[in-house]
This record gives sequence, C-alpha cells and structure tokens, in this order.
Amino acid sequence: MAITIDRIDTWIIEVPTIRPHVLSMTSINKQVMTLVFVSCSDGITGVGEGTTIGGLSYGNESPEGIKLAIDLYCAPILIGQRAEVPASAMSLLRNQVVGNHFAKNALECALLDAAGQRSGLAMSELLGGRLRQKLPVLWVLASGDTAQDIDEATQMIESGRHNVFKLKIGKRPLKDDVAHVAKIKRALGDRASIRVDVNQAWNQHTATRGTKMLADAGVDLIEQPVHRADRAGLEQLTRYSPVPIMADETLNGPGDALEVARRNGAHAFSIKPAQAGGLFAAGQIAAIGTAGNIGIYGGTMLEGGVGTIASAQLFSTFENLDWGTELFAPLLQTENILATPLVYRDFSLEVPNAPGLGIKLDMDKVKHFRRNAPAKTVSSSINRRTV
Ligand code: MUC
Ligand code: MG
Repeated sequence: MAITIDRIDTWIIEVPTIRPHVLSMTSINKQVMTLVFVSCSDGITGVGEGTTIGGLSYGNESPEGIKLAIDLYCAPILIGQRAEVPASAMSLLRNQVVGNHFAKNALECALLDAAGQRSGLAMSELLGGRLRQKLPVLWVLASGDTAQDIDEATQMIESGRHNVFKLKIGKRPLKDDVAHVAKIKRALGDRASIRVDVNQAWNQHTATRGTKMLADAGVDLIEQPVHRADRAGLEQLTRYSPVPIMADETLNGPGDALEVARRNGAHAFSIKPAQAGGLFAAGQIAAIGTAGNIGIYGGTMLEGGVGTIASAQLFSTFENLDWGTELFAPLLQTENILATPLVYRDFSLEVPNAPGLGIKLDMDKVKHFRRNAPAKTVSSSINRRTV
C-alpha cells in the first residue's frame, strides 16, 4: 500500500542569540525559526526548517509568512500525496505555488528526512552521495564593536573552533568600515583569513573604492557588495576588483545562477537551500557554478540545528567547496534545540551519519522556545553558551 503524507504541522520557535548580530540592514537578538513536521502514514515524521533574518528585512519571506504559506496553501496540496517520492510531491507543489522558496525548502527537507529514515540512508545519499565527512566552518564577527570582535576571534582561534572570519559591514561609512576591518586583520595577522559581507549596501562608486581599500586591508573575499538586482554592477566588480567577489542575495534559484555565470558576474557562489527554493535547486546552483569555474561556498540563513544539518548534508555531496562553509549559526544561539549535539571540532562541522537528517530534536526545548508557549515547559537547566 502506498505511504501517504498524512499531516503537516508548523511551529514558530524563537531562540535568543548569545549577543546582538549586526548586519547592514538589521540587527538581531533572537533567531526565529519555522519548523515544519511532515507526518506520514507509516508513522515516520520528517522535519524541516524555514529561517530568515530580521523578519522581512533580508529575504522575501517572513517566519509568519512561511508558516502561513505552508498551513494554508502547501499542506492541502501535499496531504494525501505519496510520501515515498519527495521529488513528485515537490514537483506538484512547484506547479501550484509560485515563489515561497523558504517554505518549499523546509517542506522538501522534511520529506527527504522522512525518506531517509524510511530507507535507512543519510540525506546526503538521497542528494547524490557524500564526498566528505566534515565541512570547514567560519565564524561571523558582527557584534558591532571592533574590540569585542577581536576578542571573539582570538578565543575562536585559540580553542581550535574557527580561523576564518566573515565581517558584516556596509552599515557605517566606508572609511569607518575599512578601519574596523583593517584593525581586526592587523590584530589577527596570518592566523586568520578575513572576509567581508556587505549585504548589498554599496552603490557602484562606493563598491569600486571599497574593493581597493579592502584589498589593502588584507581581505580575502567580498560578498554581495551591491544590490541583488544589480548584476551588471556585480559583473563590473568581478572584472576589476583586486579581491574575489561572491554572489549571495543575487542567487534566488538556478536561473539566477545561470545568468550570473553567463556574464562572468561573480568569482564565487554562496549556496543557500532556502534562497534557492530547495536542496535540489541549491545543488543545481552549485553545479552551474562549478561548470562555470566559479568557486563554491556553503552559505547560511542563520538556521538552527535542523536547517544547518540539512545544508551540511547537501554540502557534503559537493565535489568543490572552494571557500568552505559558514554553518556556524547553531553556535550563535543561546541554546541548541537538538538532542543529538552537533560536533564542531578542528575548524569543522562533522556531518551526521544516522538516517535522514541524522539528528533528533529535544522536544522539551522545542516546546519551551515555541512562540506563545504556555508558561515554562522545561526546567531551568538551560546552559547559557558563551562565545
Ligand atoms: C548572509 O548574508 O550571508 C550569513 C551569515 C550571517 O551572519 O548572516 C548570514 C546572511
Ligand atoms: Mg551574505
């Protein structure tokens, strides 16, 4: 008898961050994650995550919008469909729902998690086959304070957790941003690689000056310096910048990747399943990048454990991962909602081997952090993680 999708639940979870995380367009003190649970007629439940940054300030979908799109539109299409064939369920969904990439990615992940649990295979095997067991992971310095960033980075290097750092810039005037970056690079020297993410904040003129100034400051990579729609600008910078240019917000699916690759519009692609519209779509972006001899980097939407491991499962299948990954975000949250701890060691994240995502949620913690949860559902044993 066919195994069907019986029920879909979405929960909004809010976990505070260990410190404010300051980006050019927003600052966050908590991360809001929409978890989706897909329950199947054989008793298996898969989980996925839809997470964005700062409500609607970063991407096209908000946590509430992701929940609403799933509850009101996607779930009625999927319920009753065959659970064993995630590709066919997702194809049906794509035919009937335009856009809503974060919601689709969360659902695809949950279907693949369930399929993995059913077959006994890790999700990486359903995505093409794992080529690496651990992934290099950088840390993002974004406290908003230069001295605190230097302290944070020094601790990370000394504890063996990270030695590559991405700095969030674009909020302050260019010369202040460059002074901030240069001070951090001087303090860390050759012990660290420094990259920056401008999150679209610059116009062409500022970007042209900025790339040169950042080259002098010792920066290794510049991410999304101009607006996501400014492909011509990205192309110009890619031609003339002394520092490699990475596309992030510009890449909202394989079509964007093809367009950027055609015009040699980036030196590197940041691969994000949520932005791409799913894990397979993200894999296609990586394939287009690789075919175009463009460097590949594993990005994040600051997802918690579920979304981070979904990305890790995919990134572990990439032949080229030239710039490593930034799958650090569970460490930015005060609390990990997983019962199976993630292993960050030797500047890397280990990819779980158990079937599906290979992780288990700690449901007491999930309930505790659920938005509008009834008064405390978990004891006071929450260990505040410090940087
Ligand atoms: C982005 O633009 O890359 C990734 C790391 C981080 O701190 O923010 C995200 C978003
Ligand atoms: Mg970015």
